[in-house]
Amino acid sequence: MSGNPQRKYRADYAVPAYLVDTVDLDFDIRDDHTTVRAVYAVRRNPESTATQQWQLDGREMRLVSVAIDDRELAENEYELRDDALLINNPPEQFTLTIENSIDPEHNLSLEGFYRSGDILCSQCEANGFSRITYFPDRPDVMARYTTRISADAKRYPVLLANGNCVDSGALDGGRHYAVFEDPFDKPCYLFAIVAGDLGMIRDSYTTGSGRNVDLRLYTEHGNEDQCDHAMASLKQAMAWDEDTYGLEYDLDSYVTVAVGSFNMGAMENKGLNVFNTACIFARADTATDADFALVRDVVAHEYFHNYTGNRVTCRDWFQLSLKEGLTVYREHQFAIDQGSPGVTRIRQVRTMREIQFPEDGGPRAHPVRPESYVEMNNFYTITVYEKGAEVIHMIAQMAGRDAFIEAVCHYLDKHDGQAVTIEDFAVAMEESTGLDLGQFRRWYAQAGTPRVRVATSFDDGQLALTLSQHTPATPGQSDKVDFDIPVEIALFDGEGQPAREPEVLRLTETQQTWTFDGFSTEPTVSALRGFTAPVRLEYEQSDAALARLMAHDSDPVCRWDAAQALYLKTLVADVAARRESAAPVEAPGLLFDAIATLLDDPPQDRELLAEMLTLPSEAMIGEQFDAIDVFAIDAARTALKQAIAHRFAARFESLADDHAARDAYAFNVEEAGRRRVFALALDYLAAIDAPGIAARAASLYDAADNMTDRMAALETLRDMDDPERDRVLDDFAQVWADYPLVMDKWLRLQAMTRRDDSVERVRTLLADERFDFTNPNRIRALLGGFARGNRPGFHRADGAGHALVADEILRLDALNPQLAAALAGILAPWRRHVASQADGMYAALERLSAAELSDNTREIVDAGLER
Ligand code: 0A1
Ligand code: ZN
Repeated sequence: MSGNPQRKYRADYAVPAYLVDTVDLDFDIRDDHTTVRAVYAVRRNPESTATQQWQLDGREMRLVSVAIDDRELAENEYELRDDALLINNPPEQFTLTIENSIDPEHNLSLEGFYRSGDILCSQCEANGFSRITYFPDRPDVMARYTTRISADAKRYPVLLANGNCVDSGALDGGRHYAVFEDPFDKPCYLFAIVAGDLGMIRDSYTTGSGRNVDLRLYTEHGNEDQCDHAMASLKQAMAWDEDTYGLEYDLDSYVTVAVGSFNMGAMENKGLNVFNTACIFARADTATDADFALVRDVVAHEYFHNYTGNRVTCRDWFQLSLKEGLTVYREHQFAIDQGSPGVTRIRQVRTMREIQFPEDGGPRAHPVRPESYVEMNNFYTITVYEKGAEVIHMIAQMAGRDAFIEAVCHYLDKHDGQAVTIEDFAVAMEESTGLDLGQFRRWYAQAGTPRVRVATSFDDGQLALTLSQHTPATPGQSDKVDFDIPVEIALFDGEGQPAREPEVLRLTETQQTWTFDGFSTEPTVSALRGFTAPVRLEYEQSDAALARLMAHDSDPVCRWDAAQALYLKTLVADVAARRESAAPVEAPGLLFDAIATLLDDPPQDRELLAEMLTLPSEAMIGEQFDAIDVFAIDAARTALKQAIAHRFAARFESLADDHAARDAYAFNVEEAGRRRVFALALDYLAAIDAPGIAARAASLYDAADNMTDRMAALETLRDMDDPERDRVLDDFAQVWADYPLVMDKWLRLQAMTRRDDSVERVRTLLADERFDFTNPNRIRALLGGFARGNRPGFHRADGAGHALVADEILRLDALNPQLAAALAGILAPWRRHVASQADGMYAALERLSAAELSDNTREIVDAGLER
């Protein structure tokens, strides 16, 4: 907490005053504290004009001594602040030695050096290193690190740090030590240290040029058998990066440590990744297909950072998307290459529309390259990550795949070992591809989701297609300029056959028209194929045209999107009617015909079938309105689901029969697709309480050999008032009591249960011994599951849901401000809701604002309350 949070501006960048060439760290781990001795080889930066004091960042530690060239400094030679150590008039070149003491046992912030269960581990991005020792905690100070660790040999038999272990041995008093050298220069945010009594699985990988890489994955003992999928995924990612980009791993070992308490998914520390167990553990009986995919993709993401992030890093944190946008893009392409490309892309599109677009339309909208921040940890956002990846995706499309890959290699060669900017990346892209990205760069600078309107007219065999763009104002950016927007289109004839090859139109002005000749009848337009740009398409297509695209479009994304647009038409009209207490709007016959056609002639890819039969999420429906009414949306969505379920009950019964499990669990496209369709059929049948559905779900639960089917059964039963529901939930809690990540599924299911007393039930669970307030995964499951996954409960009319979340934010903020701020982000967009829901959110924000808050949470709350 600081009473006076400092806002930092991108425009204020200044080069570091001093450079550090080498960092020698010595960690002496004791039961009640850890002493850190740091030795730096420092020299003045010839490019800096700064004089007098040199600032090293540091907080939450006790300084023992500071020396220059082995001479201890007197108190008047430096200044010690809460958050920094300032050295007065340092020489041109010197050795700085600092000794300080830290307390990992009581560090609940999960930044710096902290304990997670039996493991001591570190998290330094973005500014955690300054909780370990005094150092210029900024990514453009890159050094070569040597790390020595000593600790009790029994309690901490495994000692790890970045790079190669060059020495180790026994010490007196039952202690031991190990020394690590990392041969690559790195910023301090990529530093990592781990100590613990750990289990391990081991494998190896031989790179294309014959380097043998030792692969090790550590976890707390007893979990080793949940790590095989992560290890296999790592090897897939290593091979993919060689095959696709020609990038080989550059160290002799690649070590991963999975810890139970982690604020994010994982961290790409050089050669020593630290992961949330939720992104490593995957065994058929404990993890769902979605978990298996998550593990695969996060493991790949961290591996890809070794080049895009580590070998070439960011100059400052405003450039975060330089590494994250590019790495998420690489992860996306990797995932697409693992099978089911259409559905994988659809999921990426859904993330943009359901999570990123709302961020871009709310109080926290910011450009992919933000201009200012108070707390950097608040900017690990869906905008920086996913929208950043979509910006790269656009460049890749404009360049073409091969030219894009060549350009990335040029960028990595040109800037190897450097800390650079998004502008440096754009220049490298232009140099290599010959593209002109002048106007395109606005994607990095301007916040908000552009709306692209499509209008057509047909006359005398000619189609005129007009695209226009408009970007709504966002906080601090009221006037928007035109983006450079690639929009891929294709044209289909009345039978749904291609009438024109797909083509990319570049909309660079406010409005442009293209004409297409030679048609006997008006063609159907398929627009924004593959989601060529992160924009909102506004195109009023007829039901008949949508049904045609839904049946025939060769692009799975547009095929799915046509189905979504058809559903949305009914849903939006129905929500509006319910808001006005008018008679509910029923779906048109054409929608049922389109579903019948889909069921008669389903796509090969069963996951695509399931996606196409899944109604737009509540978030997606909400995006269609200026003022979101959670209850009207919930009612309309339920009504449409029931209407479809009634109409096709027999078809869903037979889909469920046809797609029931036959063989033992395997994670692959074919089998995961089968399970998806099966779960979807049960979900529709549950919506109308079809005869025997509860018993069917309960017996599926009892017989299932895997977590995906078991969760499908539980989700089917979740909202039912049936003794079987409570029986299987209790059974689940007993069977999986020793598996915290599985118990998170149990917590989440209950938080999401739609009941009038869900607020009270969440309060009871908060006090349950199976809940742990210091663990982020538990909190995300229970409070995140409630606030995001149970909108009617969270927005309950008396404001009790908002109040509950505010209470917990206040409690959490003192321990883990990062996570508290993330939860506060759910309350911030109150202006997007109808008054009856906005009032409770606003009251909760006001109450937060009146309390003493961390800088993290303060920044979010202030943004929410700002006029
Ligand atoms: N760089 C990581 C994300 C990350 C960021 C901050 C953290 O601190 C709690 C942890 C992880 C990634 O992109 O995977
Ligand atoms: Zn990342």
